[in-house]
Amino acid sequence: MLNRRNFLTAAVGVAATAGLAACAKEDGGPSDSSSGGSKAITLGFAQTGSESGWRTANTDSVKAAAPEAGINLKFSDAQGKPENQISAIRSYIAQGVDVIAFSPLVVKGWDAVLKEAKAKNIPVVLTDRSIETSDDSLYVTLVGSDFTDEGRRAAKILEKVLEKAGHKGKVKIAQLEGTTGAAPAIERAKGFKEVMDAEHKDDWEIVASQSGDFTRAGGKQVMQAFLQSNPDINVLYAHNDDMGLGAIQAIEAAGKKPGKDILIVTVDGVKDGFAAMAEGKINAIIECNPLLGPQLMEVVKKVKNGEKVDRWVKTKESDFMQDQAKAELPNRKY
Ligand code: GZL
Repeated sequence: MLNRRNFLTAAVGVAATAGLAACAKEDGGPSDSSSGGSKAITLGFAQTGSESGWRTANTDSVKAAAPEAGINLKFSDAQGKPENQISAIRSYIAQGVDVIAFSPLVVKGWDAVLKEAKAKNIPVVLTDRSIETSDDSLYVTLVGSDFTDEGRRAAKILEKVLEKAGHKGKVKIAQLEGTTGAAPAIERAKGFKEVMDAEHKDDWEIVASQSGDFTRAGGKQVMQAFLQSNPDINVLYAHNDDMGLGAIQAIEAAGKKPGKDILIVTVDGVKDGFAAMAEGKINAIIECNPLLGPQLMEVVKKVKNGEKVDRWVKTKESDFMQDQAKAELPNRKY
């Protein structure tokens, strides 16, 4: 296992806004915490949707960690629409929650609603994905992965996959991008290209690249089109396992062997991805850990109590080659 500990402490301690007004519990939600009558923290969480196995595991982790931390969770699912996330955040502001957390579907378009949260002294925590903003005060911290590094790691592990396969000649890569405008899609492409440009200018070429929106259906549909227009593709880099699994269906339908005729590198590390890798259909997986719930709840408590929190807390992640799949599969927690 190429064990990499990504842990960057940006040491930008941002003291959250202290002394938040206690939130009124309109819905008569869980009563105050039993200990000493201090009010339980109410967290409003706006999730992206349920587009992939990774997302399901991420949602389960958040929902399980809140009660374990004594935090009253309000949860919404945006069904893949940024406008629904914005509405959910507005609703949490109106309800006077103590902290807001969300996984921004795309990087742009959040300043207005986050300024509304700031005006009400409600601190915001980003989980999983980052945003583009000119005002750093609009969120306290990001709890999530370094997607650019994941892209670099995907390119580096592809070098090992090509060597192991005894690949000779040009490397013609199809890239299945994540949701257009989403941080993981932008950054996983950027990191992969960094390594390509630096070390494989003459032998690697991305011959096709398009979004499959992080879904299996999207991966299958786009890969079908890729194979029609680029029959000489010999590598697939998919920004998540689900699109890779959809692409495998298209590759097999075209009479080709995934993991042999077309070498495949994906990102996430969900159980189904490892199962496909154990069958020899995926050649390597870059792990992206969705189990952020416990970390998020600890950060929420610190933010509510006005304690210093790091500007970016990263998750521990590993990378796996095909020959590790069978042994690792029983260990997968998502
Ligand atoms: C990455 C996360 C991505 C996953 C996909 O942290 O935002 O979104 O890689 C998920 O599976 O849909």
